[in-house]
Amino acid sequence: MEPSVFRERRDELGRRLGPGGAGVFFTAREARRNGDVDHEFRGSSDLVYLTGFEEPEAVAVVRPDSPDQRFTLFVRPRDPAQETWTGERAGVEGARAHFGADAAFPVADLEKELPACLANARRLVYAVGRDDEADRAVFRALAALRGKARAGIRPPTEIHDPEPILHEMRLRKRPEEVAALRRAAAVTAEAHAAAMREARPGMHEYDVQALLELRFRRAGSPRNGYPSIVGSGPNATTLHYTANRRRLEPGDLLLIDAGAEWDFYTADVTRTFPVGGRFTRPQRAVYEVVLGAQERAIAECRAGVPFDRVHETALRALVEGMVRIGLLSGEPEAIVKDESYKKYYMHRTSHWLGLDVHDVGAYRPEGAWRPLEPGMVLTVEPGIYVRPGTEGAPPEFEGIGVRIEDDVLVTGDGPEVLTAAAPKRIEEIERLTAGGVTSA
Ligand SMILES: [Mn+2]
Repeated sequence: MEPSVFRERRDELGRRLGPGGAGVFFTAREARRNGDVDHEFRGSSDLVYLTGFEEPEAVAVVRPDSPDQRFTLFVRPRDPAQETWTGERAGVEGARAHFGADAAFPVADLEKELPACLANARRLVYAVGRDDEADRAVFRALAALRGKARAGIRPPTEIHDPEPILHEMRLRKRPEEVAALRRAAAVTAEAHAAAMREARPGMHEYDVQALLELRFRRAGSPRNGYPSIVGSGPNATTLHYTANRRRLEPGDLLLIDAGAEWDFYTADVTRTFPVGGRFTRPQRAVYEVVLGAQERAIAECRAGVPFDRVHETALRALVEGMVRIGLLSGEPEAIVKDESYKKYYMHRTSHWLGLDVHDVGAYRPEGAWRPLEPGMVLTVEPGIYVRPGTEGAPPEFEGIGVRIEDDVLVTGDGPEVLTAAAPKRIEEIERLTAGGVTSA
């Protein structure tokens, strides 16, 4: 994205903060995987949103109404020896030349320089309590400023969580963000369709994961937005199953929950399909209930509708359907009330989507569920999970897990399903999966 995009976002943050506004944003900490190997690094979304800067160890300070230092970046300095090992760095020169920083310092100078960056600010946006070392650095800067009271210098008098200010901005997607989400959605949808075509009994879940993620990469997505869930047979009933190492058996359903990142924005898509064949009768019965619930819930994703109505709509349809096919018995209304559906549907239906897969933005900002607005993006992902051994579960349904998840942009004209290209109608799916075994 263009540097001007990030400057506009910092300016908007400044307008929301008012005179004397300031913000300090630390990127994510590099995390040890094992031995001396780190996990793949991915910068924190708040910092990336405001700066576009992707490197580890970065700290951004914004003072939108400062005359000469509106944007300061602390970065890893250029270091040819280190860069030989871990790659090129922007350095302090690059932070100014390519990222629009008015001032840039080596991150080792943070303690020395941060007090001056925050001097006489009134309102400071900073996520207290997320990271001990970051907290120490900010608190030391505040303490240093308190020591200068007699020189007429003072620390910020208010510290605000990013949620009601910055995260309100991130919740409403601008055109360039919607464009990135569309690309992420397109890449992801195509890969899910390919997985339906290519999964076969005898493959392992990680095989299918590899071919799915190969499609992401080939289409230009450098990484996933979250670890892929590829759960076959009974593994589909484990909500966050990521071991992905079971062998696919004839007659299995395969649940894949995976999304590609594009320009740091992620899709979040789940599809469930029969491996190399057709749905069995009980699989089809469960699938039709979930699909019907999802379609009804998507239709509620309109401006002005309270966020929780999407969930309530899906839940109501799921419960009615589970009664109809014999998974539950009783009055749907009573089942919703006594929550006995929770043994088969234990999660909620939607979350915001954006730079983070579970994106920021308050769901009940003033104690009431937020009405949807154009520019908000949410998932709709009902499911039914009949874990083996669930008490009272009819045996023909045991081990069946189905989730169907799409990404929905709220527009002035109703819901737009960004991920509609990923097949989900039974006939469409079976056209891709058939050709392998046919299950009874
Ligand atoms: Mn999701």
